[in-house]
Amino acid sequence: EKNCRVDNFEVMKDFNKERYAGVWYAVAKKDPEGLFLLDNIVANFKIEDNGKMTATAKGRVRILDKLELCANMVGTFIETNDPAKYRMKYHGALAILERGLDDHWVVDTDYTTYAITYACRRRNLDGTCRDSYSFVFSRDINGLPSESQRIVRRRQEQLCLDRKYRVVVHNGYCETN
Ligand code: DAO
Repeated sequence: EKNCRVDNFEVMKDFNKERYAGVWYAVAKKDPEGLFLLDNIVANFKIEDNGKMTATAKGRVRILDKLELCANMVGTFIETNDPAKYRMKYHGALAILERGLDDHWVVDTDYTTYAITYACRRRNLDGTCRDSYSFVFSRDINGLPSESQRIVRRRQEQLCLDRKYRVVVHNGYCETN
């Protein structure tokens, strides 16, 4: 019997942020309500001198319901009791961009090939998620090898999000815009 309660979801064991640092390309995404990041999403995670994880992310976004542009986003990660479960405070380089505080859970990663993250923004009374988003990240802009795809697909099912993802395109749009 499948358990879709958010508190039941397993995340990465013994998460190592130093190994997670560096560039990740989003290759698939499950969108939240009122999606923001569209495609060409590249995140660069860093460990600061004080040990805190931060990230910058670039991507094509949709704002004001129809305007599309490339945005530079900045995130800082607040640690919790579980090393794989962060609170992510984020904002854009421009004030018109989105800002907020979301969960950022690293559900699984092998550090060198793939990662899958999860954020639930709103829960139902039964503990399942009402509004979530999730990224599938790859170290390689061209996507994941099939062994990693198999692992990721299993994780997507465990998050009760199977078939809810779309492919994130990388066509160089944000290198020129
Ligand atoms: O795309 O609709 C959405 C939700 C994502 C919002 C978070 C954007 C900020 C990212 C900064 C850190 C990179 C992981």
